[in-house]
Amino acid sequence: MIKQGQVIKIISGFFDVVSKNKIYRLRASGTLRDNNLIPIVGDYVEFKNDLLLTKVKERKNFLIRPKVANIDLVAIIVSLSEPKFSSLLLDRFLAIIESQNISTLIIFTKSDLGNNKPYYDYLSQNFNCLLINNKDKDFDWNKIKDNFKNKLTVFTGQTGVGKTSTLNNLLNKNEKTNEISKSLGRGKHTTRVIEIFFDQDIRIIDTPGFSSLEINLSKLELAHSFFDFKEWSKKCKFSTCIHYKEIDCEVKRNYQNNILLKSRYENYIKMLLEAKD
Ligand SMILES: Nc1nc2c(ncn2[C@@H]2O[C@H](COP(=O)(O)OP(=O)(O)O)[C@@H](O)[C@H]2O)c(=O)[nH]1
Ligand SMILES: [Mg+2]
Ligand SMILES: [Zn+2]
Repeated sequence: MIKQGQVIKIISGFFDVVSKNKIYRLRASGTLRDNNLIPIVGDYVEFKNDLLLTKVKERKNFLIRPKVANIDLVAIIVSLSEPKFSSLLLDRFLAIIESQNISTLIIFTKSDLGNNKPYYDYLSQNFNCLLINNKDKDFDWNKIKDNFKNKLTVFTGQTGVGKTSTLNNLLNKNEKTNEISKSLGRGKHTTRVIEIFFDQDIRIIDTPGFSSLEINLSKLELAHSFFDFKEWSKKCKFSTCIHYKEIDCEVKRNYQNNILLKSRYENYIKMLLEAKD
């Protein structure tokens, strides 16, 4: 009998597939392997005899690092303190994800430790934002959970910002977290295998943290990946405006008039100077 499911984990050549709340450990068929159609985490697949994975369905989208498919939402986790909040790092994450047309949610963690201004800054710019405290036993997780229902969400962000802690709180799990090493000011990487964790209708992929991100976009692609510039750029004099040295630029006007977050424009220019022509 043919069944359908989603790949939640890959370990030493086996594919764990969830189908109707049951997990099956499968092998890829010879045909799939011969044609280099090896499934990745997030793939919707068909399998037979509870044993053999026979078909990978068309992907809605996929990311290369981490290698995952069919993502509905990328949650960028940033901490307000420990590690220190960096708007440049956040704007890099946003550009990379929005350039692939995937919805984003920014989760600001450690509201108990830091100055919460960055959260209100991004909220004022109409980003989807959450402010959370993983240490607060009385925190209302039920309200937060609505953001993740019936979605495959990828957690990304620097090591030590609280990705695993947030996942544990959302899914009632007990995955190992990173204790911050005070001397280095950053945690060790403990998350290794890419895996979908789930509880009822919430599916989340935790990813290893990484601390730098290269932008592989052209200057125009970068300009287009700043979603908040999109409406404004219609009022720029040139349709190819990259909001830098051009005259009569609405984005720059909004920057000068404090409608656009100062740091966001300045980070954009930093990335623009790194991007290809
Ligand atoms: N004070 C405080 N500490 C937090 C919060 N969230 C996570 N942590 C701590 O930050 C450290 C790193 O958390 P972890 O979830 O492993 O981060 P990850 O590397 O992004 O997965 C751990 O010591 C957590 O207990 C928070 O909201 N407030
Ligand atoms: Mg972690
Ligand atoms: Zn412009």
